[in-house]
Amino acid sequence: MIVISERINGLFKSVGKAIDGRDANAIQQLALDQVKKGADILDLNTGPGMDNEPEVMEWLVKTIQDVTDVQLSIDTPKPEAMEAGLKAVNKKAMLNSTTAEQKRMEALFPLAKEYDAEIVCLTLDEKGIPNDAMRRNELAMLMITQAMEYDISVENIYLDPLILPVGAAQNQGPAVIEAINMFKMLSDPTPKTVVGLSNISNGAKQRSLLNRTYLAMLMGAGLTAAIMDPNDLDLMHIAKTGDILLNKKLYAHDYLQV
Ligand code: THG
Repeated sequence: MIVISERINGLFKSVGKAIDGRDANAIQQLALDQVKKGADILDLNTGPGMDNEPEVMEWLVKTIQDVTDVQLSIDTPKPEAMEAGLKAVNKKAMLNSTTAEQKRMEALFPLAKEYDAEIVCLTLDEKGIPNDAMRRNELAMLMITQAMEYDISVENIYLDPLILPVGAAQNQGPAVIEAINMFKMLSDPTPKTVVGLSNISNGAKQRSLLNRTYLAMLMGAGLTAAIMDPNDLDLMHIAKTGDILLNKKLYAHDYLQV
């Protein structure tokens, strides 16, 4: 299970404050803490309503790269901020994200190719998020096909079926799991998959329990990576235990300690 930390996001008050004050030390401590807690990739999101997003994204990348060589995911809907982030990244980056909208694919696939970056493909088009697995699968197929036209290899693609809050769209819980199962048939090697796990519990009371239970279910369906909160130790333990039960990591009695 690839753990992508969701915590470097201007949406969180303390992070928004650190970004506004260009407090490099605070951002660096946060990044190091997430890595120590087991994050494999850090998702960088400047937060909503940032007017100088390209400059902020570049600053975030450079600030974090000064203290760790962990992989970075540039999370923005704005192609200019995406490019500023990609330019600043030293190693392989993750581009989060494109959708199946023609305009977005035309702007983002060339960037992924130019920087040899991984790219998250959200199953969403001009009509919004589909409400069944079949249509999500069609959009996934469309994005893989389009990416191939830009000579992007399927190894660089992460399909995201888009999790919606259980309190707002309860029937989408199983639809996302079914989509993860369907995506496996789209190519050989099978395309990788990713989700924004915490979306499931947005606005809910039992956030950790919902996140934990859903992660275990998604891992069972074959999920490759999750954007999630490494501060939730119980959740991190489920990610580790899932890897053991799926025979991806070697079992030892004290596997939680290593
Ligand atoms: N797919 C992909 N990328 C994504 C998402 C996705 N990026 C953004 C998001 N979804 C994943 N990241 C978060 C980050 C924070 C929260 C949820 C998902 C979150 N935040 C608190 C909340 O909304 O209650 C904010 C708390 C606060 O304001 O302090 O839950 O689906 N590819």
